[in-house]
Order: sequence, then structure tokens, then C-alpha cells
Amino acid sequence: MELVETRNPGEQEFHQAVRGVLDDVVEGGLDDELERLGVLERLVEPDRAISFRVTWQDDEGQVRVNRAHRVQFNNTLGPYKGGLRFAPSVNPSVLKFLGFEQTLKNALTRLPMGGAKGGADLDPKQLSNDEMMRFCQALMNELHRHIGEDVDVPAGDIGVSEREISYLFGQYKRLRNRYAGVLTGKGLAWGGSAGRVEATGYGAAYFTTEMLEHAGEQLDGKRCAISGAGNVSIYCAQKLLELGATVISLSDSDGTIHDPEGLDADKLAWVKQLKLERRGRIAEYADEYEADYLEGETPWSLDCELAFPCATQNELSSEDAETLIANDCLAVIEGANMPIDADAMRLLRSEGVLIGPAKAANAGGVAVSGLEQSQNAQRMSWGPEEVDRQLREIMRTVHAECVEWGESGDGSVDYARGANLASFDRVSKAMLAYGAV
Ligand code: NDP
Ligand code: 2IT
Repeated sequence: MELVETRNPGEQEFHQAVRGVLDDVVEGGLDDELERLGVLERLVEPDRAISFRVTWQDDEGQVRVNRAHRVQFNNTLGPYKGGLRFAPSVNPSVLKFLGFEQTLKNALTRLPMGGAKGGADLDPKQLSNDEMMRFCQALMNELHRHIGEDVDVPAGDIGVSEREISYLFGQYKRLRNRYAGVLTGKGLAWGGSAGRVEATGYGAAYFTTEMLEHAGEQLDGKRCAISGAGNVSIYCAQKLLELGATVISLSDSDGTIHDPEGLDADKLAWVKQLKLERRGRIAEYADEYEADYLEGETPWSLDCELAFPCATQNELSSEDAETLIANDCLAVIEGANMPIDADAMRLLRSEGVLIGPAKAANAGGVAVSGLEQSQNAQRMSWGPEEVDRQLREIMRTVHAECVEWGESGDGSVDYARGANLASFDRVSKAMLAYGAV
């Protein structure tokens, strides 16, 4: 940890992510050979991090400049793989934390994928559609040198959906004169996989089902609070509804809607139109339906049995954790990456609240990206049932591995510890096998 802090001064998010893993991995001491071969020292240092200027022109003809990055964290288990994020808060610390987590998450899927993350310090809400096209083209003018289907395969994340992936892919194809599966999350008609849009949210719901079953509980009838109203939140809500749960909230960066009656399929279809097509604000839901709007608030004050933070990092604090505990919340499932801050995580774990850790619970998205890569490599496409079958199977296996590595003598499961140990085991064994590289 000292090495990480000295080498990456002030990078709080990165320190937090590494500490969260090391606490579990080094507890009880490290194997001599792992120590001699510097496996931990190598695992916490990205293979490389590329930063570059993106110059683009806005609708008024004004030239604008952003900074973009690609952190190629670790390719022990396969080509670098991970999303691109467009958000004002993107910086090296955030991308290193995401790249580090991605390396371990991808290992849990058992698919051949290394870990990476990238993005730009851009606020997509300020850009017109044409501006976004020019921005993506300008970004790809540099990024194309660093990616490839056997090298590094980016995808979406916050602020990057099928629209942006399409612009990026179109520019890659133009620059390189190659039609290759160099990005995932593509449109269905041009190499995308069935079920990729839904995969992260559906996967989180499948993981939750497994977790509850293992604890002798069931999802049916449970009251669920979800944060965010983007890709992960919406499809998580959709699958939870299909599985018989009640979804009482969604949110965005302006506030939370609380629908005590619960969402239904029609309301969710309306939200999809609002957020994914019109790019509107979630507050409008409260005007459309009988629901409260909690301006500037997160959903964690709501009385719920299951909490799904699906928006962004550190969105659930220790005060929120105290409220959830007081409300007898059974489990917190991380749809987003590192949404529970370090103090809240300690508190929830010590109080025995079940945690679905991000690297396990939201692994369904990257897993179906891995399936998209396989389909592209075969020049084939599989139907939605086949992809969903494989997604379910992967989430079942990820859950089983968390149990195998995280179960204590009394039968309780520390899923965060299980996910850390299982993924570290897979990556570190391969690193040992390769020797000092
Ligand atoms: P989207 O851009 O589709 O949606 C993000 C949602 O979170 C929006 O509702 C957004 O609100 C809200 N949000 C973003 N930043 C903040 C913030 N600082 N404070 C409060 N709310 C915020 O992103 P995704 O759904 O794709 O990603 C959500 C999370 O899931 C991220 O942590 C991502 O890393 C993780 N994830 C995503 C995967 C994927 O396949 N897409 C896979 C695995 C994890 P607003 O509109 O106001 O910005
Ligand atoms: O955090 C994540 O796992 C993602 N944003 C998905 C990455 C991917 O390559 O599909």
C-alpha cells in the first residue's frame, strides 16, 4: 500500500480499490514464491497508461480540447478489455481504480480477457448529437493506434452507449480499413451481441437470485431501491420486475424518484424512452406518475430490503449504510463499480449485511462483451436465448466461486472476500507461470 500511495500520490479512488483487495489477499500472509516474484507489486502497477489531447469543433465552430486516456492495466489472462467513460470526473485515479477492478472482475468470468479502462473528461450532457460524433471521431484518431481485437477491446461505461460505440467503430473502420471486433457494445446489425445492452443489469439480478437462494431467501416480493437511471439501473430494474420483486426507486445526478407502489413494465418502458432516447431528467417521472421526487437526494433513506447502487463510485456513505441497517436491509448489490465507500463497506460487512461486490455482481456486462468477441472471431452471431443461457451460467459460476472462497465455518459467506481471493488466485497463478515479465 505504501508503494501504491507513494507512486500514485493523491489518487484516492485508486488507493481505495487496491486497499479493498489487498486487505483480503494479504490477510494471513503471502506465499513465498508470490513474494519473490513480486506478483503484488506488478499487479498494482498498470502495464501502461496513455493520455492524449482530443481536439474537436463544437456546433458554433469553436475548437474545444479534452483529455482522454486508456489505462491498459493487465493482460495476463487475455487482450486488455474494459469500458470507456465520458464524464467530467474522469481522471487517472478513477481510471486506474476501474482498470484494476476490471482485471480481477474479468478473471472471475473465466473468459480470456485482461483488464483496462479509458475515457475522457467530457460532460456528454453538454454536447449535441453532431458534436458527440465529432468528439468520438477525434478521440479515435489517436485511440486506434493502441487497440485491436487481440490487443485491447474497449466498450461502453458511464456516458458511452451504443451511439458513441457506433461513432467510434465507424471512425476506426475508416482509419484502418479493417472491419474487426475491436469494440464491444456494437449495434446488432453490425457485429454486436444479442443481450449486451441488458447484460450488466440482468447479470446483477441473476447474481442476487443466487445470493438470496444460498441464504435461504427469495427475490420474489422483495422491495428494491435502485440508484441511477442509465444502462445498468434500467435493465437491473427490468429483470428484478420479471423475477417478481418490487422496484421503488431510480435516480440521476439531480435526485431520486420514489414510487411506493413500485414500477411496472409500462412505467419502465416510459423511463427507457425518457433516459435512453430523450435523454431527459428522472424528475419528470414524478410528474407523469404518482411518485415523490427527492431533489438532490440518493435512494438510501428509503425503506428497502435490497439496495442496488447502480450509478457511480462512492455513492453510498457510512450514514447511508447506517440507515439501511436500521431499516433491516438484507443485501446491497453493487451494480456500479465501487459504489459503497470504504467506511460504509466496513460497516455493512461487520453488521452481516450481504454484499454483492461489483467485480462479481456486475460482471455480466463484460462477460457478454467477451461473448461478443467470441462471436466476432467466429464471424457468427448467437440468438438472445443462447446468450442469456451463457450469461446465467457465468453468473452462477461467479457466485459459486465467491461462495467457495468466501464461506466461513458457520456457513456465512463474505462475498467481497470470496471475489477478491478467487480472482487474485486466477490472475496470480498465471503471472507466476509466466515468470518475471
Ligand atoms: P450510464 O451513463 O448509462 O448511466 C449512469 C447513471 O448514473 C445515470 O443515471 C447518471 O445520472 C448516474 N450518475 C452518473 N454519475 C453520477 C454521479 N456522479 N452522481 C449521481 N449519479 C450519477 O452508465 P452505466 O449505467 O453504464 O454505468 C453505471 C455504473 O455501472 C458505473 O459505475 C459503471 O462503471 C458500472 N458498470 C457499467 C457496465 C456497463 O455495461 N455499462 C458494466 C459494469 C459496471 P445523470 O444522467 O444525471 O448523469
Ligand atoms: O465496468 C465494466 O465492466 C464495463 N463497463 C463493461 C466493460 C466491457 O468491456 O464490456
